[in-house]
Amino acid sequence: MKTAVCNEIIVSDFEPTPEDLRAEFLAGLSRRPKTLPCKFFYDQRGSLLFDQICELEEYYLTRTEMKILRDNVAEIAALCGPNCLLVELGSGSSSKTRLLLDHLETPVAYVPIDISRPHLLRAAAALNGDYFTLEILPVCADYNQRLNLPAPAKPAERTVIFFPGSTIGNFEPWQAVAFLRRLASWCGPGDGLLIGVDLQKSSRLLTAAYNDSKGVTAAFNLNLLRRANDELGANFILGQFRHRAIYDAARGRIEMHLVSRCQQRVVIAGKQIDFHRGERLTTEYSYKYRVNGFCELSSASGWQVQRTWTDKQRWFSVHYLRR
Ligand code: AVJ
Repeated sequence: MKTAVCNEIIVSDFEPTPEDLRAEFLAGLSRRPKTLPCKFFYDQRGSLLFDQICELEEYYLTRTEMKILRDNVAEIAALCGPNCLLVELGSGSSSKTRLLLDHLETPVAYVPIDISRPHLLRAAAALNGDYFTLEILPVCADYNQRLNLPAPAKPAERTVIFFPGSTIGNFEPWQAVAFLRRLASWCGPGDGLLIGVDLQKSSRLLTAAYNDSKGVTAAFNLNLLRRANDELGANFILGQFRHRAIYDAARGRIEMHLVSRCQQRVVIAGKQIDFHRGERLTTEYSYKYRVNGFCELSSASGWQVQRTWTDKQRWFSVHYLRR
């Protein structure tokens, strides 16, 4: 691991290398159906597009989760307790975190973990300016990879992992179990996991959230191909692929695809990849849970559900789990 100092903030750097990107793109494209890993959405441009998605009328997730957090922040802060170490997975621009930091009792340190280095650094620098007694220890990493958490200068009474946005839904349920178990292994008894989980609802609302009328989600999806062109010397013609998101109600998941508009051959990292007309490239799954289903999954993964909050319409849920 490298460390770098940026505006007096020490960054732990496990940023994926161009070689990681190449290997994962080629592995995904040799699968049937072809897939690309959704974590690669989040380069600088993709992270900005994601922030725009969060502002969309159709994308109810962010504002609904934020309202649940806001309405229950006193209780959440009490569960976290004084002097906690707050670790956030996929921290992005850390906008939900500010609410927590404003209500936690003397948090010891904040460890934002994100795959997009520029986005992470910008957010860490902004927080540093606003919370000057808080130690900020950013980690640039794909959190699926093995990584060591930086140790805060002051010892913490409890570690609380914050995993908002329903990003847990990007895993298949069996992978989610493995991932939650892995998070449990980062923690000691009594540590916490504050996690946001999107809920099953009408197919109409769900598909609208992933097919917005301004086309921001389409641009976000196509950004993967632009990245392949810029970083792997691929020659995708973006106009020859179409964004599509469908809800599979039986599996409770949104699937995002890029559909080839014609028969075509693409060269990526020196390899030829053929697409037939109508062929889909799967770029993301976003699983939607039932409250009970998610609680069972958590219990099977080394966590005890302490508290579950939802909004009035039961569109989204936030859970405080205890190790
Ligand atoms: C933040 C990864 C959970 O699945 O809803 C938004 C990403 N994809 N629009 C989600 C996303 C398309 C988002 N996550």
